[in-house]
Amino acid sequence: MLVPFVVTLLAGDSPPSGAAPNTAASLREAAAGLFTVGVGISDRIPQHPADWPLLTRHFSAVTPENCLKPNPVQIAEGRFNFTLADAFVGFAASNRLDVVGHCLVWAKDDRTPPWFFRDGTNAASRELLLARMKTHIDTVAGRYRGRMAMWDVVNEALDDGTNFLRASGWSAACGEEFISRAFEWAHAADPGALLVYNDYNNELPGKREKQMRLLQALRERRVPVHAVGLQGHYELDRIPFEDIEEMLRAARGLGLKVVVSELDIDVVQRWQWWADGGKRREELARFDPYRHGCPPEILERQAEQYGRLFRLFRKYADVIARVSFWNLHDGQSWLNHFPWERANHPLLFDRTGRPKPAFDAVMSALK
Ligand code: 9MR
Repeated sequence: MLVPFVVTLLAGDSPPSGAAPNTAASLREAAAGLFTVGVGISDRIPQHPADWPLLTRHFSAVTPENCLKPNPVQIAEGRFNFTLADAFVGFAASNRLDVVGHCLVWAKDDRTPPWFFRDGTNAASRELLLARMKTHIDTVAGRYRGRMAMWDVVNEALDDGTNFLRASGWSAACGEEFISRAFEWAHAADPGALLVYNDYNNELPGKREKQMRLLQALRERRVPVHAVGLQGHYELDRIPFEDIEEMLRAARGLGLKVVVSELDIDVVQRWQWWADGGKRREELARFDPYRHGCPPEILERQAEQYGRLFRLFRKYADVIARVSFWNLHDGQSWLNHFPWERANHPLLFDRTGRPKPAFDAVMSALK
């Protein structure tokens, strides 16, 4: 029987101001000496004091969820907007949090402001596109020189199908070159930052081979790429543990670091959204099984799987530089909205900021 739980706060809500997270132990302290524990959070964290206690107790690195992306940073050519990003970086500095810049190039057309690819009525040439990319990287990475611990330099450039690179304005005009140039220019703009190539599903067979081929080629050409980012947007009961381990071993073999950059475990599995050409979407759009709370048996399964993941991360602590969750607590997760609206419970803290069974499982894996 499904016990209906009362959720006192709705998605997006935060614990009341000043409410201390109900736990004595701290994630970042438990992981000290292994890897940094971080989190991707709202760009507007400086205006959300209710989130500060939970954030600073458990995490030592922060990624702004959106404000450093090409859209919105340079929405029109030469029109840069750093209002949110400056405040975010300032907030992080005053709270002694490392900042992960995300991201300088997002190799997807719908995530790149369209002007990048245009030259009047024609497509921008390779030269023009690279020159624009250089200006963007010099300006953005240069502005925060010395203040970023890491940068996601290129995001999501690998193809999900049979091609090597994703089809985009970037790959069409420049082939692989835009990737190596992005790393070279990022390194020149901020020589102290650890530079990451970031992608999703890149531990899975097929995409993993492409990932390794790309990294190998970059290393051979002495391109300054320092780490591979596994986004880690996993789904309950479908975590590819063996593939993750394979990827960790392969990265170690190449002398590269790994960052788990956007970790969560979706409990209202989203894979069905794409299955069978998306036939079930109409029905799924109304599927919201845990809107009154997540059943204890699901929370337990999630805890076991989080525990297993962190035991694996611990085993490869020499390779892993950072593990970051994507969003602070369940109420703030992007998975409440993507790919359809549903109450999700993918993180270690519930909607009131209280630790879930998954938190305890991660803590004991780290011990
Ligand atoms: O969580 C982010 C969401 O608020 C944005 O609307 C979306 C588009 O910019 O990006 C989300 O974050 C993504 C990240 O930048 C890259 N990896 C996948 C993340 C979840 O979609």
